Amino acid sequence: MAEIGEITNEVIRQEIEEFIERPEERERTIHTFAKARPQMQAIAAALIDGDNDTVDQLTRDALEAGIEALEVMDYGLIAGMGIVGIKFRQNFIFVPEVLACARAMKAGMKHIEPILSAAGIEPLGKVIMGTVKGDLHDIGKNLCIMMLRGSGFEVIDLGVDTSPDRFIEAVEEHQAKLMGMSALLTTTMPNMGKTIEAFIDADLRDQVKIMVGGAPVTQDFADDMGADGYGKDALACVALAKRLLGVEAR
Ligand code: B12
Repeated sequence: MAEIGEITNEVIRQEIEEFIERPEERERTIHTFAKARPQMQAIAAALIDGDNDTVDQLTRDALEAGIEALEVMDYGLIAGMGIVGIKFRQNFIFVPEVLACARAMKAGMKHIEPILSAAGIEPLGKVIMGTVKGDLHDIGKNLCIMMLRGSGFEVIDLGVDTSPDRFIEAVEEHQAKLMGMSALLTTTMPNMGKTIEAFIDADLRDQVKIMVGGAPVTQDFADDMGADGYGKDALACVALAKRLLGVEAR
């Protein structure tokens, strides 16, 4: 088990001491940051502070120093957002602060995206991606899109608050064989099932594979609503897309 003293960044140590109360979350967070390089810890600390200029600069510096884009994403940006999520849930911070952190996350992601999307190869297939109706969370969806593009998929991004009709329209227009839905709210998760029902009603369910994801979504929930697959993170999303489209791993 990693010890908090193994984390070199003082801000991150303080954040954990002060805000992460649940033992399993504390242990998981310490474990992640103990493995993270100091530069990654600094990115996470700036993200938690909602300081987009510093996240922007440090992300650029890390990539220029040859650190892998995936490492920056996992151990800097996503790890930082993990602490933000816990503070938000526990009412230590509120929507305006989370929005600032989300902006900082995007400032970092803007440098990661071109690297992950630079595959420059014949598309493996077309994927329609969107966050479901009523839901405005797009960070996770955008990470999945980056990873899909980086793995050679062509992705049509429908953005947030996507109605079932909009998903149907896009699948028909682009003749896509795969579609992914994201939901971050327990109140919007049922809209995934409603979208699948809309495909059934439109007699289009057999023409498209449907994958789902988002923090509150589980494999059981995906099975219950009749989705073809569930992925827990952006890497799983890519593996799932390849499996559902039956394409070779590249
Ligand atoms: C950032 C954030 C916001 C930002 C969103 C900014 C943006 N542009 O996205 C803002 C401030 C706008 C916001 C608003 C709200 N939020 Co909010 N938010 C968050 C927060 C802190 C982080 C979400 C995030 O980006 N995580 C990081 C990404 C990388 O993770 P991810 O989204 O899970 O995505 C990964 C996987 O799930 C997966 N994945 C995602 N999508 C897909 C799709 C497919 C197909 C696949 C295979 C995989 C996959 O891969 C991704 C990458 O690894 C979460 C806390 C949390 N722990 O999730 C709360 C959280 C989701 N929000 C919450 C709430 C309550 C709200 C509000 C209702 C608050 C309010 N009172 O207004 C509003 C709702 C607005 C709306 N209508 O959508 C609650 C939801 C509780 C619940 N039970 O439903 C949470 C859980 C916080 C909490 N209370 O604990 N939020």
